[in-house]
Amino acid sequence: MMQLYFAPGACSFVPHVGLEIVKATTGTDFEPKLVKLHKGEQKTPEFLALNPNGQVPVLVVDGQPLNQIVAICEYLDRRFPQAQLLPVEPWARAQAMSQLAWMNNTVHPTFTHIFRPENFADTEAGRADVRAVAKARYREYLERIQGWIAGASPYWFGARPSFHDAYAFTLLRWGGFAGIDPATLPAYKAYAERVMAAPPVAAALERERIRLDTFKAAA
Ligand SMILES: N[C@@H](CCC(=O)N[C@@H](CS)C(=O)NCC(=O)O)C(=O)O
Repeated sequence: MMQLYFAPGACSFVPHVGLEIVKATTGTDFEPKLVKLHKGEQKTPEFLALNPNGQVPVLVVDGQPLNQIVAICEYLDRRFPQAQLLPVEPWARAQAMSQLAWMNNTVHPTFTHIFRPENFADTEAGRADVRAVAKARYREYLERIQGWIAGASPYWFGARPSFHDAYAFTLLRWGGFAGIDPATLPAYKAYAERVMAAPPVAAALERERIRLDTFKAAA
């Protein structure tokens, strides 16, 4: 059985939702493996053997680890085409991978600058600066996603939820930690609420015990 190493609310939510969709559409189950990031479990020798970056997610298939969200999504889609996780038509697929890569390599690291400014500056003033610059940029990125999902009916790719919906939800939820109220992005918020109601997404939310309530929690 495949195993997914994940942490509640982390970016591992993206393959977590993908695996719930695979389960719902093909019956192939997976074993969720909780990693407590706040306890440093991602830095143990056992975990570093699975991912030398010390990060979730890791998908283990037949005892072999696969790292990086984009690669995990690509693998799940190719292995389970019946789940219809990514578009098949080459141009639509390339655009989908472009959007996924951008969320992963641009929006996501921008949030890391807000959440962990100590990784990027040594002084308090420097950290405040890093945080402020990254926060402004992060908001612009969320607005770009809001523009993309304007036509989502009801999900990013149409009738079925997929990785992109899970990533978009995660990024909006993280925005709350950055002091960005989802209510200030009303179309995005309404879309995220639709995504949360989709049964495979709801199953992953329940396992992770998360909701779109980080803004209130941080206030
Ligand atoms: N590019 C990586 C990003 C993974 C990542 O940033 N994971 C974060 C959680 S969202 C993590 O595990 N952080 C723990 C740490 O760095 O100590 C991927 O796509 O898998």
